[in-house]
Amino acid sequence: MRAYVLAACLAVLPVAVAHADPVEIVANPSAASGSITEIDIKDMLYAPTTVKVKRGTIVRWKNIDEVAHNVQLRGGPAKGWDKAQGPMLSQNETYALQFNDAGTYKYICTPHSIAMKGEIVVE
Ligand SMILES: [Cu+2]
Repeated sequence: MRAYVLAACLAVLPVAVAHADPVEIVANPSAASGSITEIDIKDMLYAPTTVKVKRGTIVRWKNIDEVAHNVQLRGGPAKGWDKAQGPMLSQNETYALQFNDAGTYKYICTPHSIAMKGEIVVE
């Protein structure tokens, strides 16, 4: 029975591997074009905290604060994504992700996770 379950899991695996990442990092965020939703990082908050976007939308964060911040996706469709933790952004630096799969993506700022939380709802 156990061998049968394992075989069934392996048979499903190629489909999962072929599926594109639910999220992609935009290589040059300041030059990104297309459908873009902007989020400011200021006063130790993401503004707006929650955004609702369509699949394929690019979300671009800009750090206004003098303190460095980042964006780390937690769970949801991005669960297990090996690039979920974004780089620390200095003042006026930007970071952008394209959201390909529907779902609710929660995120935090790694060093300020208690205060800084946000949510991207992709329809
Ligand atoms: Cu922060």
